[in-house]
Amino acid sequence: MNEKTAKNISKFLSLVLRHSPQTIGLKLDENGWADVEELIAKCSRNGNVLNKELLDYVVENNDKKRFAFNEDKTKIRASQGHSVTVELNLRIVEPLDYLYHGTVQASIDAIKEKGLQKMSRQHVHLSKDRETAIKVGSRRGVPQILTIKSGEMFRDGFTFYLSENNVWLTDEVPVKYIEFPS
Ligand code: HQG
Repeated sequence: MNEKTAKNISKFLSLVLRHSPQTIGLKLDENGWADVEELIAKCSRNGNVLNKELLDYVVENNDKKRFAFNEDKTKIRASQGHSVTVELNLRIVEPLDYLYHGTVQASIDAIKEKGLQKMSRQHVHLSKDRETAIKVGSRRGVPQILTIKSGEMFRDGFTFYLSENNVWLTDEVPVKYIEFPS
């Protein structure tokens, strides 16, 4: 398949499976699952041609493994990144001493004041390596990489989750656990 087609499908799936299922009249269940047949029918009805084969390809080959099927492949959901409220039953995992977050200069003052907040999503997103954080920050401009003292946070009682596709998630990061770039 053409990579551009795959990317467009991934973007559209991110929209309807994370943020705005109502755009195509889709319903997600409380765990974020959409019925595959319904998704295909409603995407196609809205001019986004989708079929089982395209969906399989995108789930399998997506660069960040953003989407996952249930066991019998009748349902699909995003593995993280939602703004709609869903219960993903995320795995609670003890993090290593440091995790990373990519942001931009324009957000630094507010973060210095309030810490990292989930903003419109359900969690604050962190990564185990700086490279990923650089990519995340680069979506908005020149990346600024924050180092998060996740080991210390964990010992202080903060909960960390690891999504199906290995994104580290937490509810907030207070300022005292953040090392800012100099
Ligand atoms: C910033 C993509 C002001 C935060 C990525 C970020 C990621 C604050 C923005 C995933 C703040 C929120 C998530 C505060 C945080 N004041 N700004 N107190 N606290 N911010 O998109 O982490 O490709 O919701 O630094 O790769 O950028 O879509 O979060 O700049 O994994 O799968 O507010 O989205 O994944 O932005 O990105 P976002 P994010 P996908």
